[in-house]
Amino acid sequence: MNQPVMGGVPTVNAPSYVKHQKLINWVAEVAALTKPERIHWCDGSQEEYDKLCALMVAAGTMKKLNPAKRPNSYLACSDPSDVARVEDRTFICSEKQEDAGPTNNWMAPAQMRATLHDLFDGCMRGRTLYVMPFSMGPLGSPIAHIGVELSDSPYVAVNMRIMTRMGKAVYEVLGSDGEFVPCVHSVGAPLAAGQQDVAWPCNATKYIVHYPETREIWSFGSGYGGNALLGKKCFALRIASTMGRAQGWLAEHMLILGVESPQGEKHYVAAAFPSACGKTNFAMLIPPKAFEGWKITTIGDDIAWIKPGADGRLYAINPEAGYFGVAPGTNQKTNFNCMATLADNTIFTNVAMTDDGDVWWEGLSKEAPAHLIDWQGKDWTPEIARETGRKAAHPNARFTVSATQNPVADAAWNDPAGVPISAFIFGGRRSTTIPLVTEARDWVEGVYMAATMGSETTAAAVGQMGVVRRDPFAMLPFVGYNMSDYFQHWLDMGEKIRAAGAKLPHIFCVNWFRTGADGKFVWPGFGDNMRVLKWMLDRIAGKAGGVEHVFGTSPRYGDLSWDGLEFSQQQFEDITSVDKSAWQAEFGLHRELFDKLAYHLPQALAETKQRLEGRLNA
Ligand code: SAT
Ligand code: MN
Repeated sequence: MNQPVMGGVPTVNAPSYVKHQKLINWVAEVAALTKPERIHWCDGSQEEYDKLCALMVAAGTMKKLNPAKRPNSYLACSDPSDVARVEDRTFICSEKQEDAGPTNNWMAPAQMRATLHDLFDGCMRGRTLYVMPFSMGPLGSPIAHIGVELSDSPYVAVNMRIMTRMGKAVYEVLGSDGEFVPCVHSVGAPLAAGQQDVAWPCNATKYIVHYPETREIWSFGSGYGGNALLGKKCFALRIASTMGRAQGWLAEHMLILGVESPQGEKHYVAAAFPSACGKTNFAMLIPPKAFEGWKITTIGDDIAWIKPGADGRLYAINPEAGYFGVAPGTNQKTNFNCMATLADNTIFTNVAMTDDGDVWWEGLSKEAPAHLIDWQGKDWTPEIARETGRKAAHPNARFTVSATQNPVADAAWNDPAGVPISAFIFGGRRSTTIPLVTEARDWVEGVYMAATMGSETTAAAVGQMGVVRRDPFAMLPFVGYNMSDYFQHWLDMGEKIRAAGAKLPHIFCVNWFRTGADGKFVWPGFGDNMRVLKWMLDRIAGKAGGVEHVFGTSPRYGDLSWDGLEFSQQQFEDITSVDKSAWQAEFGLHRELFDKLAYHLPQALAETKQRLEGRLNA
């Protein structure tokens, strides 16, 4: 690990198995700028992972959990100022501002490069620069792409090993001149000689920067989640969406699940929901008892890369290798499979620790333990919580765990060919207005539904919680180019599939989150979402009825199976009714969105709006 320091910059000393001179030169260049004390080329091995974890335990960044309770698992607690994605510090630096569009922060690349040059100059002093080669998607898959992240955070290194295929084998795919997306990350906390490090180094100044034209990522100042694990939102969504547009495929904020009937008929569906709206739970759903024989299996829980196959259909892979899921609310009832996944080999971030060295978070058990150390390292008791409202776990506390630990991982989750997609589902978190489920009458109407989707904000991003904002395709923070051009790309993809004579996936819009007069969710959600999923499959098979309304087709009470659930017709009305005045207001919000996106807004969407509004007012 220790290379001699020459003139303040360590020699690069690439291992002999790295044959890619351009990559070696780039590492040397970044090291010359950032001036780390040493360079470590990650091989992705278990030994390396264990060593880095031990190093972080010694540094106070992580605690080792009780091996009898939670084998090979750790708890990391971040600085209280560094707990979620920072959307207002995230930039798409295309040459032209209109190519970033009105929904992205933009700065001219030259200006941003100058700003970042100053910030990165010497920013890794006293630290180790980790070189992490990774594949998004199964190694060598025609749908996969390669990245290399340089980071001064060992926390990032161990998380990247779980979340991506990270390590030595990537160099074999890369060869001497393979393409990769360069990703540079620093916590932005250089150490002076002899300076004691803190447990979670970070910087008040943060920049999460993407150069879509040159396909580069630079991230400064945060060590948390999507700000720092650059394979995830930065590469697999923001940069990949621009690649997909140029190359004719889709990079989406979607889970992928398999659903198999008792008769053995199997479909795969991809579902987009904003961050922290239950994608992981949906992807691991256990059908209710009355659905004996139905099986749900997971391909992915957050991101889908989707390309047309030789037969014209859309095939999807999960570019990730692990789950970075929200811990609070997860328990044996809401997500039994996830709890099994987390039994060992897990990194927890910002949850609380029990007195016997295990983890706890709000919602894990009905009753909280009598005493905990909360995510900020303070004593916590139920009494303290009652008096102060202080949470034991941060609402955006996360677990990082390998997909291989999921007991319901789909047999094809690692298949380089991907799986064919039968339906797209779009869902927001809306306490009013949007029905439980609606099917679009055609592709364009489906694109309209997804484009105008709204959702109440969650703790996954820094900012006010619970305010409704438009979140087209659940991609508002993740599209790497102009949102209107993205809509057009979706319309074009539909045209292409149709032209190839292949079957278009059906498009559905769901809302699990409508509340009653008491402010509580009316729909039980979780496993009972199977009832909605089954209606969708029956629609695809042409077997299920529904009622057409302004916005599409929804099931009538009798079109869903209620076996084993007490759910009255009135309750069903409460979550499926289409209220005229609420929808008039909703269309007002669509208009605001379309006004904002007027540049390059597809004509087909403006026309769809007119048609739907006409129906509403007729
Ligand atoms: O922090 S992440 O961006 O990885 C999680 C999320 O917001 O979905
Ligand atoms: Mn996400």
